[in-house]
Amino acid sequence: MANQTTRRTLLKGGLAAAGLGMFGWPELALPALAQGEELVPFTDVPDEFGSGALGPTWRVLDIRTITGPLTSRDDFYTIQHFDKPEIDPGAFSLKISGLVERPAELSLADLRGMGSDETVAGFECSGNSPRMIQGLASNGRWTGVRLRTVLEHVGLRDLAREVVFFGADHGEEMVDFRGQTHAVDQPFARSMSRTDALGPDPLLAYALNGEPLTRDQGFPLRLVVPGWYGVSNVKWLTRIRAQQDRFLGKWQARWYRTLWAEEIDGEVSYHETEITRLRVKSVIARVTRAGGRHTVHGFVLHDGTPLQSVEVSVDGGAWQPAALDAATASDTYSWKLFRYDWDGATPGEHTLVSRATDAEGRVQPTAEELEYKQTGLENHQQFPRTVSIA
Ligand SMILES: Nc1nc2c(c(=O)[nH]1)N[C@H]1C(S)=C(S)[C@@H](COP(=O)(O)O)O[C@H]1N2
Ligand SMILES: [Mo]
Repeated sequence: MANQTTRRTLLKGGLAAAGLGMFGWPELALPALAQGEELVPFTDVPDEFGSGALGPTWRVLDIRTITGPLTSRDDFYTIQHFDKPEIDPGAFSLKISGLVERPAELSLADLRGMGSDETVAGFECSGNSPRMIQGLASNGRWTGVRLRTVLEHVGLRDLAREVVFFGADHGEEMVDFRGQTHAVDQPFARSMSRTDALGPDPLLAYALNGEPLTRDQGFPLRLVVPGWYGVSNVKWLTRIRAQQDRFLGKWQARWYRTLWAEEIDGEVSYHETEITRLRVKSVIARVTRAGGRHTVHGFVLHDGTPLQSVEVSVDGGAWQPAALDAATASDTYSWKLFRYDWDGATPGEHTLVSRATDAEGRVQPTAEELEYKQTGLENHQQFPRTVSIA
């Protein structure tokens, strides 16, 4: 572990020294991993990677450093739309209002007293993509109180159909309405249906990997919805409201949505959906060489539906089964690590790609198959990588 940290620090130092900033990707600074094991460099890192498309307060995970199930809290990717509020934990309260029998203001101590459940959950930003080398993804062990416990404590009234979650962060939004624009100050907010909110999994989390959340991760409290895209996991959570109407806020209904095209009887029609459950996706994260043996490592993100297979294809050849890592296989919502023993790798350039299939028969699509999707979010296409074998 200490070695790993040192190597990572070296890697970061190397990035800074090379003048590439925090999202650079120099092939020179490849970290060695275990005794006698080395990384095989990828040759397909796009030029625009690290161009500053991400602001200075966002963090991308260098997926080549994934060597175990959990992402450390200092490496965990981080994204938000506004600033990162600094919340005094002593003064903090979670206000629960709207269509509830017993409105409440709960302190951190109250919440901790209501439960300390744990769930390992991995998620990605729905904007994650090949351009980001898929680094807007991480996996953590979250501790907190089940949302259901808290909602039962306040008692959802029968009329309540939707539960809305508000962060302490906010900003101005321009809302268009029939040619007129209204400027409104809005907190970051997301919603879930009553049924989803009362499900067994959502967690009001106060710890990541056994330590308090950092400010980046939403200290002191965030919602974690296992199996859903990152956007669902409202950070700096300070308010919950139960209501009868659908919630149409920007981050639920407008900014985060996908426009799909589908062909029915020769006619193309379009439909828009919200960003909710993760679409099954595998990513090749690194290739290592030890002695003459090459191994392909990667992860799978999914909505908790059991996986049927993860496969790897080399240079367009037949799909070969990869093995799931036992340390992640048993946690429903964890990302699943996989490895593929690549026998007979020959010197030169090679293309590797993986695909995951779940037990419902949903197959990770190729980029071509995803072309009918008109918008960029939920990009779960297969992710080909090229490596050069010396
Ligand atoms: N309060 C608040 N929560 C938020 C956001 C935000 O802007 N404000 N961004 C969301 C998005 S888009 C993502 S992908 C995840 C990122 O969580 P992380 O920074 O812990 O990885 O937080 C979600 N929760
Ligand atoms: Mo996101």
